[in-house]
Amino acid sequence: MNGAEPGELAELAIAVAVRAGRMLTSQRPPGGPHVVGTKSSPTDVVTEMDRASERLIIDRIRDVRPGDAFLSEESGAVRPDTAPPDTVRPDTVRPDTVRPGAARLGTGTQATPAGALVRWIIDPIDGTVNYLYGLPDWAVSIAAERSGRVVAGVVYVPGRGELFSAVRGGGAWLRRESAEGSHAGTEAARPVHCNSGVALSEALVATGFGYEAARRVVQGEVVARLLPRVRDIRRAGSAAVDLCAVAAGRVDAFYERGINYWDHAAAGLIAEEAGATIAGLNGKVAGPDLLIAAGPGLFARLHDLLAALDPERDAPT
Ligand code: LIP
Repeated sequence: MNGAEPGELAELAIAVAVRAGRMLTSQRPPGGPHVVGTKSSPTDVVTEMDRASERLIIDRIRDVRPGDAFLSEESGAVRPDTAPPDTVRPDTVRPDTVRPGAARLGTGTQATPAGALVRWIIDPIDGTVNYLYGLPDWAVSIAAERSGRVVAGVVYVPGRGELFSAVRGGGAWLRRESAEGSHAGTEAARPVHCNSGVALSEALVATGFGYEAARRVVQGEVVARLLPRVRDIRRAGSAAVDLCAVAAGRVDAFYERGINYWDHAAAGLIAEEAGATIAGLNGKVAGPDLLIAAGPGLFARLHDLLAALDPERDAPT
């Protein structure tokens, strides 16, 4: 494969995500994975399986596309295998404001290295704590950026036998594994669409919380003020699964402060292609300050309610 056609990138991402997901499922130690490190707090864990999944994904993609670059949760920015050492360009700055109705996704801070047209954005396990505890809502998330813009996204949720995918401009799709659980037995892909025209008071809203206590205090205050204004709240523990739930109409909206680019790069495209609007507050691009995803009509109402609750008042991490 030498092209960078979004459809080709999506098919490679699907094959690799399924391979990683099946490894994570079949090789998960019976007593649970070993925690091999922590990041932002003692509860922000890395397991041996996060690293194994990341290695598998990067190696398998490199086998096919050695000139591509990577941004992955556990390794950060990874240069192309074949590029000379000085190919990493200084950071480029994307437009940092979009009107609330637009749907644009933030990019990572590192630019795509000059020698690489394509950069892969990887979360080897999104929902690591769920994976650690044996809960089903965790995902392998792989997005492909071409010239700095996400053009293909894949989220594989092995615990539910579901594979979400999207190519920019090509809609959002869901494949379900058959009862036998084999990818070969996967049902035909079907299109998914977000809910539209949902009143705020009837909205089922997914959200998540950070790992640091000081941030969680503010997040708790915000959700306490939001709760009486909506139908109910759901907290799955994986932004990628939550955004795919928006795409499939299983929840009406999702918001969270503090998620990383690799958490939402793939699922954000899937939700966008399913008809949702994704952005931050007051025209900002969705990113670590805040990400809001909702269908037509609901986005503006949820945005305005959140804006009034000042969800970004805690210190940025
Ligand atoms: C997770 C996010 C989720 C958030 C969790 C955690 P991780 O990512 O996907 O939205 O609420 O606290 O950050 O750490 O499992 O890759």
